[in-house]
Amino acid sequence: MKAAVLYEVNKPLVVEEIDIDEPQQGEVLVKTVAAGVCHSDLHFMEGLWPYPLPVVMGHEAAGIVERVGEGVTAVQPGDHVILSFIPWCGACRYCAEGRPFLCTQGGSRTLHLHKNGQTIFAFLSVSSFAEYMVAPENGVVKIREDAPLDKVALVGCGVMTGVGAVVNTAKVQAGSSVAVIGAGGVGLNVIQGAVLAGAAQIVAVDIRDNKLEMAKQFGATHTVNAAAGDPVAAVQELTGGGPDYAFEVIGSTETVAQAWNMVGSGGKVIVVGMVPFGQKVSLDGHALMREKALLGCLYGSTRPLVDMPRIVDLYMAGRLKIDELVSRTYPLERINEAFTAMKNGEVARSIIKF
Ligand code: PAD
Ligand code: ZN
Repeated sequence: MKAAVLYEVNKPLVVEEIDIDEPQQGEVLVKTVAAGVCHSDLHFMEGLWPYPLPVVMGHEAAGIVERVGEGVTAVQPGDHVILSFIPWCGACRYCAEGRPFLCTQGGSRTLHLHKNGQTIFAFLSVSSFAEYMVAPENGVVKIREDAPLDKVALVGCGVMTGVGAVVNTAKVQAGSSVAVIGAGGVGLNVIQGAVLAGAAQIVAVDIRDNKLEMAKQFGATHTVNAAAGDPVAAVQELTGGGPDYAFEVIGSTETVAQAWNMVGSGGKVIVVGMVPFGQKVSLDGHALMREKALLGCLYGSTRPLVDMPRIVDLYMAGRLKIDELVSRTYPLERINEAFTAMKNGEVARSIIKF
């Protein structure tokens, strides 16, 4: 099958023929229909987060089950599925607590991708920049068949993470005020999640006017261009002393500190962005006496089997925008252009369509 392989950090992906094994016990083979291009892939491709190489990246995808391994009962060939980049084991402490996004036991232990006898690593049990994916059955979520797979692929990461950060992680209260720093593929979903949750004021912060325009389309009530002045002062001014919640959706220590300084007394900071591995975040400790809270966020605290079908239903009912997130569609051969477009801030999301 054709796949885009990362051999070296900071080098283009190589689109080539590789081999994929048949699904083993408890696994499924999924024909990839569409894969989103997320900034998390880029963090790994730039070496800001470590990962074994070579690897087929991609973790936001939807497809159709082609074949199932022995003992699989959750899905059958022909089912439409969204992949979860965190498979769940169903038995560990976190799964038992209803927090499967913290499970570390659910992934496959075998490697399925090869080229000329060399192993190619899988990325987070997904590896969606390829024509087929092998995933554990506890890493695929069956969804309704009338949902367009080339759109709901984005539920696999960006939409789920953004909406989940609001609804599950922060539990934003109706009538509250929210700031969202970074209005990219994930940040726009934080914005529309805040609309769903009933936030009264939603301030989008970005350094690009095109992103701030999109933010308004997704429900931001106010926008702040951080390139034009101090975003902390601007957001505090707009929210009468600081928002109840500030979401950092970029992954930089500087903007985490901005979020911390921005929220008012009792405010919550939710860090969705992936701060580069090994970097320390520095915060003013005195603000803890104002009962500020700092929360990390993994995958929008998703419970995939519950949340993903719900998000698809909200989209199908016209209450979440996904079509508008897809700025561009590329064939796999042009995947490197999709990453350049993201780096240049040209797109909300790009989709690789198979
Ligand atoms: P993106 O590139 O689509 O969006 C990033 C946005 O930030 C762009 O609109 C930029 O213009 C804007 N930006 C950059 N610098 C600044 C700045 N200094 N001030 C204001 N705005 C700025 O990325 P994305 O939305 O795909 O991903 C965003 C982050 O979320 C990234 O770190 C990614 O790895 C992380 C992520 N985390 C999870 C999770 O589970 N926690 C899941 C998915 C993505
Ligand atoms: Zn992602």
